[in-house]
Amino acid sequence: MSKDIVEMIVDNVLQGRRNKDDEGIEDGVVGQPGVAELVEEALETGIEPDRILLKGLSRGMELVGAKYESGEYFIPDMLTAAEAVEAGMKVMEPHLTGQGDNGGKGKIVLATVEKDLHDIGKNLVAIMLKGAGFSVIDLGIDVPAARIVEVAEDEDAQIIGLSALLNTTMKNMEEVVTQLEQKGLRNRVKVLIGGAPTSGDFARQIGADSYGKDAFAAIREAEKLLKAGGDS
Ligand code: B12
Repeated sequence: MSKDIVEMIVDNVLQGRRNKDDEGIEDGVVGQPGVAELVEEALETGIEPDRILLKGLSRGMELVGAKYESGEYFIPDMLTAAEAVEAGMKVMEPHLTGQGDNGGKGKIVLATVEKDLHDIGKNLVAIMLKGAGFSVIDLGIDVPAARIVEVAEDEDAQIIGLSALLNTTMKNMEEVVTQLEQKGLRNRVKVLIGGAPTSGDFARQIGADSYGKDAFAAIREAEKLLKAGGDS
């Protein structure tokens, strides 16, 4: 095999091929391994799950984003690529979860904010947090602030993790902070935000406790927040 498996994962994300039965952009690829089979193979070969996630699935999606921005790809291309990444993540998940403290580290309610349908990054964060030993309640996409706060209260979660990928939806993160304050829960629940248009500055601006640039930062920041919470 001339190409590295991780590079092949990137190629197949770009072609939106979930598995060997999928057609790609190139002709004659049906029958060749797609993202799911390649991830399986990469894991069997002993390639580190982190590398598969970061240099394979995530990298592939970044390149899809660049192609969309340059006008080479359109929305259906983004969707098929997203499905291919999902297929890969499904194979990865059992290999990442259960490595840590089996949810004993702390409870996190995770959601993509209202009116935002992007979930690849959030799902990646969920998998990594579970792998690191957090208990994750993933509420999915397009979740209203009231629902996020309600679940965090009912579940007695220590952290709310919010994801937004659109300039127009990132402001909905502030509503979560506001509602926590209104319900008198602000001191009990920390708010960690992430997603491409957000930043540390934005987190401070809306009164969130922390910002994570990627799934690894999400783990680091969640651990820091729990430590800070425990000390107070
Ligand atoms: C895939 C994709 C889609 C797919 C989403 C499929 C899915 N299931 O998620 C579909 C086709 C549905 C889609 C739709 C749209 N999209 Co879109 N999409 C993308 C794309 C190409 C990739 C996003 C992605 O998955 N990246 C890969 C993941 C791994 O990275 P990530 O999400 O950033 O997550 C990482 C970090 O940010 C962080 N993170 C993420 N969440 C969290 C949470 C916490 C707590 C923490 C700590 C960290 C963290 O960790 C993650 C892992 O490392 C981006 C382009 C890009 N360059 O990002 C555009 C992009 C986000 N989309 C864009 C747009 C405009 C749209 C549409 C409005 C298009 C349209 N005209 O209809 C719609 C909006 C739909 C909606 N209401 O949400 C714009 C947003 C511009 C802006 N800043 O406002 C982008 C930037 C493309 C562009 N340049 O124009 N999209």
